[in-house]
Amino acid sequence: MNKPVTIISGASRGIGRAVATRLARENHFVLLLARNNEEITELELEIDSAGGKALSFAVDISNEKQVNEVVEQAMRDFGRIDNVINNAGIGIFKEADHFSEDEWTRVMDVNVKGSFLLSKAVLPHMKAAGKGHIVGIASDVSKRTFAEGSLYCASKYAQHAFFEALRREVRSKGIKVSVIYPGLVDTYFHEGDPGQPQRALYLQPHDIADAVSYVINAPHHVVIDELMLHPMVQEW
Ligand code: NJP
Repeated sequence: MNKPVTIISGASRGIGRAVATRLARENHFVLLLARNNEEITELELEIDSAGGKALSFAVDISNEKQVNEVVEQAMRDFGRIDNVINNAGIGIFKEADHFSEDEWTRVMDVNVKGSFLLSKAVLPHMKAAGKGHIVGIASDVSKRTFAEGSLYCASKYAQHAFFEALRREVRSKGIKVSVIYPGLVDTYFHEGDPGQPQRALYLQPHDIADAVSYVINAPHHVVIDELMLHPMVQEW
């Protein structure tokens, strides 16, 4: 089986879904991770009926046992994992003293621990293979802050720091780590459904899918460390 094997977290909606369909069109065998089983099963069928190859897994990215089971099954079925797109993420926005401890833990667990757990699970296999590509979908607020964004910004700064340090650890082992920092993207991340007129000029999920494709299709001798993109209407 020569298709690249690519795991995508948060594949059921928004950016992850666009990345999954894009990479499936580029001949990747895509492994789709999200909690909502119905949505990822539907996406698996959609990709398969368009001639692609997909397998869906209902997992909570912050649950180590569930994440490890996916990676173990992928290794049993395919014998390797070529790319991992750490995309699953959530945001809660309010004044710092209004967050509950549970909200703090939930955002950190998905955005930071999730990236750690999935990377931890695939790294031994990538190290053994002497190659692999780990991509993080972070945020432009991995590098700036805003009021009522204390928790989300803290999680995205941490996620960014994790991948930056990881890149230094694994580059000599043939493993690439790239981080993408999007500005505003019209997805379910924001209040209400995508497609509302006031968000028409935001980035679209397919713009981030294009960026992921660019990053992972870089020639063997090139690693794209970072890629930041914004809609023209967003000041940075
Ligand atoms: O969000 P959305 P985006 N375990 O809500 C999944 C970053 N970003 O596509 O589990 C596993 O449409 C969820 O599936 P489900 C952002 O921080 C965005 O915009 O079934 N999966 C769904 O598939 C995030 O890292 C913007 O609910 C979990 C997906 O995550 C990434 O982009 C700007 C999960 C979320 O889809 C994708 O977000 C920016 C869990 N515990 C960065 N919890 C933006 N949209 O403007 C959630 O700078 N998911």
